[in-house]
Amino acid sequence: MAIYLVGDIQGCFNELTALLSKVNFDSKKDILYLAGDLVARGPGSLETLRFVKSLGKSAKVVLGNHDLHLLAVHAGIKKAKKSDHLSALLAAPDVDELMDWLAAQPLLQKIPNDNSCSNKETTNQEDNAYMSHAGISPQWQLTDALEQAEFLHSKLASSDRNTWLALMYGEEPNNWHKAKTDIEKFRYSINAFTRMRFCFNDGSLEFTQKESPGNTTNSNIVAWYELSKTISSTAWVFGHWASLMGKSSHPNIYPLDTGCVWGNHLTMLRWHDKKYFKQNAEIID
Ligand SMILES: [Mn+2]
Repeated sequence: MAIYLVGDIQGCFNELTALLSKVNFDSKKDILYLAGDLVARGPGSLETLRFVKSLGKSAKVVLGNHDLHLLAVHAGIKKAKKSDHLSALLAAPDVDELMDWLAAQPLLQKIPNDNSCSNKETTNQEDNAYMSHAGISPQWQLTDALEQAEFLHSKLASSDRNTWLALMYGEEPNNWHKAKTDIEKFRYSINAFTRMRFCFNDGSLEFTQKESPGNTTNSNIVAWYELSKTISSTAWVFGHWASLMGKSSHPNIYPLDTGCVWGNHLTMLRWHDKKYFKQNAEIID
């Protein structure tokens, strides 16, 4: 048994299957963690969702901003962008079933110890590792993240999900301490789990900058993981931030989005030995 974690697929289905063959992934005994943004912009969003759903309990998903946006588009709350290449998915005979499955996925996953095939001693960090699409808000303790993930999941997986999806858009409050009502907590937490990259020094969320920390010219913002106290004792796996290209300045974070959909590559991490596998993006005309 081995645990594999893969970054943002965004419809790059062929690259996903190539990586799974490369590691000899066996869904009968291995587990695949997916860091969110399974869909949008790449050519194979429909195939990706059908495949990941078919893995059943061998797939552990967290929702990303593009996954949530797809749910909103399907619900008629937002219009699809042509560049998202979602028309085949939205017209598929099994789209309702796929959307119900997607909405039932959580925002946060605990990554279990995978020492069954490891010779090295387990560290504390590996006893305590989590995955979300963007990271953990520096204004949260781990217990806050667990509580908010459960709160979001309870709304998105409910029959009331479209009401809540319509409420997720917007950037206020960007400060957890100003989130008082359920709606404010919902919106803040969706943004923290799925859209965060940089934060201001007080830990509030900044939404516009997408470059890597080394390239930002804004001296008022820092990467979320530079402010988070949680990651001093807890490993965090995330996607979403393609310009990091898998590099981090902190030993406990594992950024997995390496911009496959932008022509770079898809990254997979084998957890027990922290070995990385890469698949170059296919050339799409
Ligand atoms: Mn994303």
